[in-house]
Amino acid sequence: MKEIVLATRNDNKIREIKNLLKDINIKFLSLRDFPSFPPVPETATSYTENAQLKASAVSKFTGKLALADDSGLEVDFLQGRPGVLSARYAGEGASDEENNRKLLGELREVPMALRGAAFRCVLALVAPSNKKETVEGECRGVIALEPRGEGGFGYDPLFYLPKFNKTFAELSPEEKNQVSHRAQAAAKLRKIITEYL
Ligand code: ITT
Repeated sequence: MKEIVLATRNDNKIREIKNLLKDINIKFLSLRDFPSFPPVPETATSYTENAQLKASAVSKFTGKLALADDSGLEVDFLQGRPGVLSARYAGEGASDEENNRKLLGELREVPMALRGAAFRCVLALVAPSNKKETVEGECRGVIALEPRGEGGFGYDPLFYLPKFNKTFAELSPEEKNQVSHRAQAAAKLRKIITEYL
């Protein structure tokens, strides 16, 4: 069976991507299977470049097809911040809780009508030949006034979808995987992976 290495150690991304692409006849590995792989500094200023950096490095290291996810939250009132810096919004090594607290602080007293935001996800597939494919997905929502829900990860407890009257963290994993930014990107990637196989 063909293999793809998921170029991440983020277990939440690994779980979501595996589920999103589970109907494809492919074995997914991840950086959990390559503990000696060194961290890749995410030095670029765009999701696309960061995703390609991560996937290229992992494909070179493993000699296999590699798939990287670079994603983030873009808040309208903050002119698109935290964006590519979402993981380190409250500082290097910040926890999800610290990042969420900082976001709520920056939006204090901002009314719901002005709290629009988008989650964005870029998936990059890189082959050992260095052939690259990149797809993007987006999901719009509203930053809630307080965290709600126990599921998901990252900013999910603050990302409210009016259509469901729930945050991402209140959706089941299956529901999140029907509407998320990662789901939109994975749907586009499915066709490309199938052509590779
Ligand atoms: P890798 O680089 O190893 O893949 P990472 O967690 O550092 O893992 P990113 O650099 O892409 O990933 O940072 C993305 C951040 O954006 C992530 O840490 C979350 O805070 C946030 N994020 C992305 N997708 C999300 C989602 O579906 N739900 C909640 N937060 C998400």
